[in-house]
Amino acid sequence: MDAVKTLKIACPELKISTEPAVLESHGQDWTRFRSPAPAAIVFPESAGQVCRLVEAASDAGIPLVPSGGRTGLSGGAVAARGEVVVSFDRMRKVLDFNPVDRTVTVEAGVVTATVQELARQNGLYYPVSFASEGSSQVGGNVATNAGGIRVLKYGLTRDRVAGLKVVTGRGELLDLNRGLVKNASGYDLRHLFIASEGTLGLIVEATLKLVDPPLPSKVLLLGIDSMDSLMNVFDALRTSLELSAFEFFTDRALHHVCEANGLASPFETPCPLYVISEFDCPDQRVEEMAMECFERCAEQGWLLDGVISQSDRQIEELWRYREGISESISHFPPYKNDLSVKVSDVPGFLERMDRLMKEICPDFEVVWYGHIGDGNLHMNILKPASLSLAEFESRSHEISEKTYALTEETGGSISAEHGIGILKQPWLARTRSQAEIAFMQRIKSVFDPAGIFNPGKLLP
Ligand code: 2HG
Ligand code: ZN
Repeated sequence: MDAVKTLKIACPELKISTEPAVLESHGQDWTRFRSPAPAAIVFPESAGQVCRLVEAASDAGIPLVPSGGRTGLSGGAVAARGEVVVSFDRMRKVLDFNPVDRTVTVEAGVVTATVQELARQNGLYYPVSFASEGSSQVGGNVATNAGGIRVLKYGLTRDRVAGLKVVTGRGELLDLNRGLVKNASGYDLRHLFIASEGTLGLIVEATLKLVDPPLPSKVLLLGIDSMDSLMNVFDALRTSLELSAFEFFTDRALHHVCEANGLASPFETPCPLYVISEFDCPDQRVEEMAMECFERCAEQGWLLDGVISQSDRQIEELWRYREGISESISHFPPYKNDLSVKVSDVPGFLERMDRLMKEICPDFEVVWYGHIGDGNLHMNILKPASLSLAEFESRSHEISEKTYALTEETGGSISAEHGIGILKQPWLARTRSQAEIAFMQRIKSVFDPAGIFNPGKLLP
């Protein structure tokens, strides 16, 4: 019997679509390089429906691909091999807001920005923030342990999860940690599901911790000549100020974001590197400290130019230089690398990467930007118009071999926040030992004995 019939019999009320346009839109994420080819898209409306559909899929061996806002960049939500996509678009209920616990409990399909807004309306703050927050969903954030621009101060999605409800490969519903602050009762299975990329089970509900609203802030945009100067500036700023973001981008990134958005360059002098940093600035005294710090950095010769925001509107305007980069280069399309090294290794790693790129792909434009305060570097290689997508992917794979070898040598990770998905899967062993991978596979078989969840993603 085919997958659609099996699921219809097991769960007659389940919404199932095989419309070509829906298969196309819901069979992929923001990743290029793979064509969607799902058998069907299902839209459960409750945890109970998810349990029933998983039980039937498990009995019949139907592969399932969980899908949230489809903003992923590693192909974790791509269904290219006849899988059934489980979309959480119809599970968008906010189930609870608890002012005493300062938590919000939502279904997996609730959009990140909705959680931020809910927190704001209640005088609190949800600090996970990134460019795709207007469409990414909570389930996907948890499944990939989404990061973004505020990790420096507030941590990753993992640090916000107080509880999770998940459906395992046997169709059981597990209620993990139940919103507790303290729970010393054995293995914390919640953390296994965070960053599991849909390979262990389906996340149907999450309880998220909120924090105090942020203090008024200011933003510095700085032009810098070298990585050593950038690291000195980072050290100086974080010693004097409470930073909530410290991001960088190169002149190439600035060129693309300006061109795509009709923005003027922020400074007259072109600079090789730019930093955007936000800091808490509750009063005049802190602003003066920031200015003093800025002047000290300039005297040391670490800064080529700089500006400090004068209003909330200007904060938004300055952030556009960083937040618009990814979209501004998306049409090439780029081959994405999301590298992570220890902050102390950043300058040495970047220098070696720069040399490597000049040696192995001088014909490609390489655009760097990212969350440098976390040691997270986004390296985007742009496809030249003269190459087909297939030719470009195969050249990019050769580059990845060398890039990831260097990342491994530096003790870094081939994915900081985008996940392994399908695109980075062949290189998992560059970042995890064989022993670790074997444990991961055994853990997967415990939760997903029939191997139906996101096959081919993350694990071999
Ligand atoms: C960002 O930090 C996102 O802007 C996207 O994580 C990164 O486009 C990228 O490579
Ligand atoms: Zn990022």
